[in-house]
Amino acid sequence: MVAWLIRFLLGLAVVAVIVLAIGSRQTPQSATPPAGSGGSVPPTDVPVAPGPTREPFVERVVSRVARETQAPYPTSTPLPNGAALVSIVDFGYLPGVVRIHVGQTVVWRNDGREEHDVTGADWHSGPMEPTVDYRQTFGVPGEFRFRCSIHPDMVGTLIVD
Ligand SMILES: [Cu+2]
Repeated sequence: MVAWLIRFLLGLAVVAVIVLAIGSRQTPQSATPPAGSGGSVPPTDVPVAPGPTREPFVERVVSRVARETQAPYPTSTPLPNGAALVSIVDFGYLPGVVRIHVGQTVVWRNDGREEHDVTGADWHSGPMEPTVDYRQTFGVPGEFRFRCSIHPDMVGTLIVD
């Protein structure tokens, strides 16, 4: 009877030792995470993401005109370097007086809807349909008049110096 009690107490002691050993192992493990996370414990240091109310109110304005209105005419072709442009409209030359330097080129462009031309004293562009260009380079200084042979009221002056 006493021997059975001793065995029981020894077994209980062994079980207790095992339980304490396991508990002592788990105790440091369970104590480590609070120590590791102790640095970030103060919640006041955590930066707070700016709320949507802090952003300035920006209203996007989309121009309806820019979306719905297309360019009335195709973009003009670039002029040769240093050239002067004379726009031919219905029914005149813009500008009416063109000032260039010797050696400079003048480009006449029919921006009208009618056929026109550019006629000088000894040069002629020929019939120019709308959007057609005609270019002429002038190497002699002087004042020259040009006109449209189709429409006698269309006149212009070219001053070369
Ligand atoms: Cu004309």
